[in-house]
Amino acid sequence: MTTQIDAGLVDEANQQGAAHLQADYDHLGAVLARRGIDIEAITEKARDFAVAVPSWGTGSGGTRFARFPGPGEPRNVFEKLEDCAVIQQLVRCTPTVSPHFPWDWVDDFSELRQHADALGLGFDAVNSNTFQDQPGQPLSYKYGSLSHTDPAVRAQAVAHNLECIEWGQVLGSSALTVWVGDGSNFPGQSHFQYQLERYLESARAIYDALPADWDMFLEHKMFEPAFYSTVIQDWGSSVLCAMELGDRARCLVDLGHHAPNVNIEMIVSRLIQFHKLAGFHFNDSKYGDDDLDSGSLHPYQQFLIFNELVDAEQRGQAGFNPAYMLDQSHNVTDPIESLMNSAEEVQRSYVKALLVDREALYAHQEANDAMLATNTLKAAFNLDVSPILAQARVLEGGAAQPIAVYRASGYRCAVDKQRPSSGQSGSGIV
Ligand code: LRH
Ligand code: MN
Ligand code: MN
Repeated sequence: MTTQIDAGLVDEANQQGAAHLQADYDHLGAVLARRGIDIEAITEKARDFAVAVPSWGTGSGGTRFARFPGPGEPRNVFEKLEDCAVIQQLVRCTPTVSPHFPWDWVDDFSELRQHADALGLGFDAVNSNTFQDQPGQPLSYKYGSLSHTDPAVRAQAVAHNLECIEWGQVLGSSALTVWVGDGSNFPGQSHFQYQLERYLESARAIYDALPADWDMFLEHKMFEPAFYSTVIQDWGSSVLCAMELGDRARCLVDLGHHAPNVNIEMIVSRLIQFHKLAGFHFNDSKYGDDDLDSGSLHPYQQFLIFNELVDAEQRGQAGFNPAYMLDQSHNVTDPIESLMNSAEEVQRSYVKALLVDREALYAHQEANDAMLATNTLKAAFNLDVSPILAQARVLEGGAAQPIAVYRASGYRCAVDKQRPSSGQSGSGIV
């Protein structure tokens, strides 16, 4: 396997920080031991944790107003994978990439898979795109795709999803994520029920074509690009459609796709309860679908979501196997740094959720002791688990301090020279 960054540099940096890390780790180990928690067992769980990187996150995103490309951005999916390999080399919890078509379309998907193999990467869910028109596309998605009034447009959108499955099969993926921007901008523009019926008929055609070992992830989003109503607007619409389609259709929760202040962790619990949680697009948001870096604004919310996930994991909830992916837009940071940091922040929430004294929590819940119940969660959240995360990375061969090593490596500067006409990478505008 080729490594993107000199392994010697990683080792050297790790050795320099080894004594301090060991001291911090030992101290945290003693704190956890007083709570009856074995730090080694938690570190093992941290080592097993994985979250997929979105291929489109490796380039600068942008807004409706402008995109400001950074130096050396990947120009194609091969280069996107090289950046993903840097991320994985340093953080060791991002072994897979979620591709987006046609942004990541190539002539030869087996060549792409070989490239990923050589970099030590695999593929997570593939994403279809019927929210934009592509050059040369016969029919427009201006008024919708899977739910369009014109059956010919619907057929085109279905066909695109079917080809995404074919490409994904070559890549070794086993899930299709379908997000449509279909909706309306004016009251009265669309008939809500007829529109959803058309969507369901199209989604059924895709669902029926899924290979035996594939799942279909339905991603909801409150608004944008449609600003009055959206076909799969909320988790209610999403779960109703998933229930209509069948067991292998489940709901994907993108953290930025809800109204402000919505209780996302409770939505997650509901979806788990009814075996309908497909997985996540992690990011953070202040106003809407901001696609800010995971955990940058609401780390406690992210922890509370993981509290539900760990609860389900520890109770051995049937059929519980969510896919974890990032979905962010990086406008003012180096995307590699943001993705590394975000992967760590998601892993941090997971590890903190593992520290919750669950038996105590259940007892406080039974006794209706709101104060001690909530403090039980806070007791886990308030601990700094950074030494566990660093230790897990080092044991996996990654960097204790990924951003410091990345900066010292000069990778961005090097690729800037090799990628002269950058700025062409996949959009983050949606
Ligand atoms: C839509 C979305 C969806 C798309 C991605 C680029 O806002 O979250 O997941 O595929 O952004
Ligand atoms: Mn998303
Ligand atoms: Mn989004």
